[in-house]
Amino acid sequence: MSVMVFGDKSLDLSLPRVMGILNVTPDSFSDGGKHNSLDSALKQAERMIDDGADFIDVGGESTRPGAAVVGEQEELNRVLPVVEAIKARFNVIVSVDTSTPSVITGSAALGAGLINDVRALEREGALEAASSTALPVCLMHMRGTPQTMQQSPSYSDLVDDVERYLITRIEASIAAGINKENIILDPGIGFGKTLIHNTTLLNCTGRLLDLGHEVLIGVSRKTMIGDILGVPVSERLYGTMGANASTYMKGARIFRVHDVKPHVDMLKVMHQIEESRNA
Ligand code: 7PJ
Repeated sequence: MSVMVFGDKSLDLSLPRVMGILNVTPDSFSDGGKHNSLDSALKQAERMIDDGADFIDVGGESTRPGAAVVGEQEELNRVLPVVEAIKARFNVIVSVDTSTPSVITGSAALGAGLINDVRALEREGALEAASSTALPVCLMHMRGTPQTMQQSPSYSDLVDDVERYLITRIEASIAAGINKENIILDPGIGFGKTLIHNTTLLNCTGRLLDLGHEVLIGVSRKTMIGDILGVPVSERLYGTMGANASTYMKGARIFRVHDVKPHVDMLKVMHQIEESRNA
């Protein structure tokens, strides 16, 4: 059993877990910022929790390619009230999608259970902030910055490069006092990657698992799905489920998605089949 403690909740990660995405930005690409008032954010969170989400991932910075940079105070204003309100009402793990030290410590003080950083705690002060919370962290690989990352990304050896980067960040995290057992890894689908980079990394999920950490996958509605299927954001659910099912079979255990119910049902059935023994 691989039990991980996320603040006030423990989760057995031998089972697949679903993380529902809650964007609290005015420019989120797939919900158009519909959830940037507290009330609608809470409604969205409640629905995802009813649908079986184990985590609600609250993000106040859009990191889609070319997105505007958000200031620290603005990010605090977007994220903290939502973290606080969710923890006051629901029994769920709140994950914060942030790179900002004050958002990390502020969210932890309000009951957040996971620090999810697309910059793998590279921002100044982030390692120390995350370490001070004693919470688990998700370290994601990105090449470049959200503003520039999709400008002809290239690698000398893709999987080696991603693996080496994550090892460097694991070592930096441990040196800052973060427990090895509290580190989750993420290949960073769409963050400085072409279609072939993305599919290769998903196919090589086992390489990240070999580093001895749980793996989180965030592929929901992304360009990668659109590139394969030639469909807009609104029609990427089935493709997203295909990508997530594929990485579940390779050992990924946390799935960051917009569409919680379809993934909860899919993963429940997949898990039960995988668990079955000769009757
Ligand atoms: C990811 C994320 C991801 C993790 C975003 C989007 C862009 N966090 N935050 N992994 N993506 N850990 O959802 O399209 O892939 S924001």
